[in-house]
Amino acid sequence: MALERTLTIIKPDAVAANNIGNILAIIEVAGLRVIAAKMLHMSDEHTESLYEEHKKRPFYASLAGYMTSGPVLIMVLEGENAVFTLRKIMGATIPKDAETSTIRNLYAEHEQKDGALENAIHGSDSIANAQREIVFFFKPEEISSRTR
Ligand code: IDP
Ligand code: MG
Repeated sequence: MALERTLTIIKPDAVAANNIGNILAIIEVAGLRVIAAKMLHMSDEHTESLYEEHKKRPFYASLAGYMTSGPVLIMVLEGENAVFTLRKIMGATIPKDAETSTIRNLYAEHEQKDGALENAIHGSDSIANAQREIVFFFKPEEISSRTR
């Protein structure tokens, strides 16, 4: 097991539904520790950088509209196998396919509107992407390693 860092974003739908606390409870119970946090309203530039791999996908415009529709809570999490652990507790990308007790199963709408797939949470999908996303959103001095 390896101590890792990953990036998570509580997306606009989950912030709007007042599910920040419910989602953080699942994250903390899984043993992940918050070591940085900021709330912001993402811009088109933030979205492009986060989702550069999806820029050419047909759903990109609706994804950008979703991610910039309201404020988000962005956090760096630290823990054993943090990247995989977070992906596991998030559940599948499509909320109705997400396993019971996962964040997307519990806190995302299963009946989706046209366009964006609103699914409550983002989590980095690899150690390399986690590193890239953390550096994009946080300065080193905004990250507080746990001392106890
Ligand atoms: P992930 O968030 O589980 O890593 P990705 O495939 O990286 O899933 O997609 C990024 C985000 O783009 C998803 O979380 C979702 O909000 C949105 N998305 C993915 N696929 C679709 C789609 O087919 N239609 C609309 N939105 C999508
Ligand atoms: Mg992804």
